Amino acid sequence: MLSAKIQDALNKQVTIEAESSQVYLAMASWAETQGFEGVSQFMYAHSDEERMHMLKMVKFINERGGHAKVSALTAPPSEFGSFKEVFQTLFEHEVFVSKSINDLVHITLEERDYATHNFLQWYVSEQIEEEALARNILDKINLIGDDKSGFYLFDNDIKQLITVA
Ligand code: OFO
Repeated sequence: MLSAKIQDALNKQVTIEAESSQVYLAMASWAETQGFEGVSQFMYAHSDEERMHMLKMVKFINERGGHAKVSALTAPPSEFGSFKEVFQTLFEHEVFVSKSINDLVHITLEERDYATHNFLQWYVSEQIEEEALARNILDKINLIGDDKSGFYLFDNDIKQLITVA
């Protein structure tokens, strides 16, 4: 059984995962309008992944006798100045999500809720991967600089980084 405090904290994370999905969906749509097919496919897939993270948490809350709530979401930006800005935002967003997961893990220890603590370990590992991937992509973008043909190749290469986890 979940304590009210844990249920509340998990529900806040449900909102964050849903908002993450919206952020990446907005990036996918923007990239698509700019004609960058690879980046847009990558972002659509990433958006789906975040929805999956959200659903996994919704199901856990309900399975543990709580009630997962569906809340209003903050609208993400729909315009981006550059790819560098897109991937910088993605990286910063993932760092923010990692911090939020860490805070959540901390609350489970305070509340001695070891089942939820155990459940959250999946998210802890996932965040290590997502931050590493975002950092790796940013490094590549920084290497490309303003080189247009570099961007063309990058747009093609990024398709290989599409994973659904
Ligand atoms: Fe990319 O973050 Fe979900 O957990």
